[in-house]
Amino acid sequence: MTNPDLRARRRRLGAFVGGLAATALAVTMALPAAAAGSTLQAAAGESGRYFGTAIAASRLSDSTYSTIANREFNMITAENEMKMDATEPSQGQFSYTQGDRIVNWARQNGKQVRGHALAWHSQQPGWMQNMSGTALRNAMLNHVTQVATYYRGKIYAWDVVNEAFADGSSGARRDSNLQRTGNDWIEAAFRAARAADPNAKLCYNDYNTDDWTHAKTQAVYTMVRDFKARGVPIDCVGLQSHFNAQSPVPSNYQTTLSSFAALGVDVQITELDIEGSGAAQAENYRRVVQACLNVARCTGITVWGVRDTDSWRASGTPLLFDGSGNKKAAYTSTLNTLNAGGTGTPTPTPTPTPTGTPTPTPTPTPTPTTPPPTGTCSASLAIANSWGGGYQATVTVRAGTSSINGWRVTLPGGVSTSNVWNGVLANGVVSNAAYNGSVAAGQTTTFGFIGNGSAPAPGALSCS
Ligand code: 9MR
Repeated sequence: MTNPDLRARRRRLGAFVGGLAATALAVTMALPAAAAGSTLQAAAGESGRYFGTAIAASRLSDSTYSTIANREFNMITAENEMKMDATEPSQGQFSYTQGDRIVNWARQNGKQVRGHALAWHSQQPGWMQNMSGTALRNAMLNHVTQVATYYRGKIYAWDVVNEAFADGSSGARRDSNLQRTGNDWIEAAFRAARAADPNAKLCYNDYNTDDWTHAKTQAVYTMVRDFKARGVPIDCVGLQSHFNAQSPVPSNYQTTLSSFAALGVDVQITELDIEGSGAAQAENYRRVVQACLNVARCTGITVWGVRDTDSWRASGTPLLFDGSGNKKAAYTSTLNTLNAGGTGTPTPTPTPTPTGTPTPTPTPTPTPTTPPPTGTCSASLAIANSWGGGYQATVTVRAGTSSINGWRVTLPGGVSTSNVWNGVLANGVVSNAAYNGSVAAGQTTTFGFIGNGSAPAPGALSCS
């Protein structure tokens, strides 16, 4: 080697070392703004997203399981405990013990909850499986209303309807007892859920809807577009995203996410698992996570279980932790991808309320205790749902030509209720809550209640 060669090498080496120092400095200086998250929830949180898992109540006593779940995830789905068979084992008899174990564990640990699932052809309680027609429709709506009301204020997003489309190339609805009650059963369920928990995001959730070219994906897309056009309350689409060799991560997955998002709904990856192992599995996880990060309205990712051995298809080792709780290559690739970020910046998701007593939803504007009502108002009652033995009513309060600062609505005689929201009931009169007394001229606010017995006639109520 000649001397000039050596000098050139030394110059290159010097430049390289100098470059390293500059890079190190840049990295050090960049750290406060973009510290790498060391857990999935922290890394997803850098872009305002959540990272969740499905939890089985029976496993919470396993400390390896609950330690990983608590450390890595900030969105919790009950794997089975909030399904129809679990929450209404006998008609009209609701059971929340198992669901509450999960919801309480999540909230005590500062996590949010995805509700799964209000209406589904599968995992129906025995009494419902053989029902049909109006009786089934009413039973389903009652179920949606009761469960969403019970968990009101504690649920980030509900899977209101799960898996209602057929597989294959038909693009049709799945045949089921619920579908046979009429094609509008899905929108009826969404309306009931909105009335019961106005602050939960309401999602349609399905599998095999990941490939943009598939008939099932297109059919769900067409339904969501129609719902948005007609004002049916829908806020999000859940892609379950169960992948394996027969159903691989499609190359157009990001197109599917962005196409749904373009309809004006959030997109959530709700039950992610990818069968496989090693580098190939890690690469598939990377692709899914990157697609979500590149779509602003892809607001979070949930994997369907903690360790491979917790999975509904354990033999496919589809999750991020092995049976001993060790991080797999798929974990590292997911974490690194989350930390590197993407091109879709979401609007921030609400921060979970850490621990303690649950405060039900609406953000009160601090208003002093109700002043004497001023101005004039009118009120009208509508029946959102009814079923054998009960109904759900919505009352709209409208300010007259001047603004009002407090209102009182007299319920129709004979109404029996103990469940009023967005209002305070005393002696048959509902007055405004602390946060919704002020209504500008010509504007409205609403309250609702669940009534016992038969529903009163809709129409005007006395308002002062
Ligand atoms: O993981 C769930 C498994 O424990 C249950 O036995 C099964 C019963 O239907 O449901 C599994 O979860 C499903 C989810 O609720 C909906 N999408 C498909 C999931 C995997 O089957």
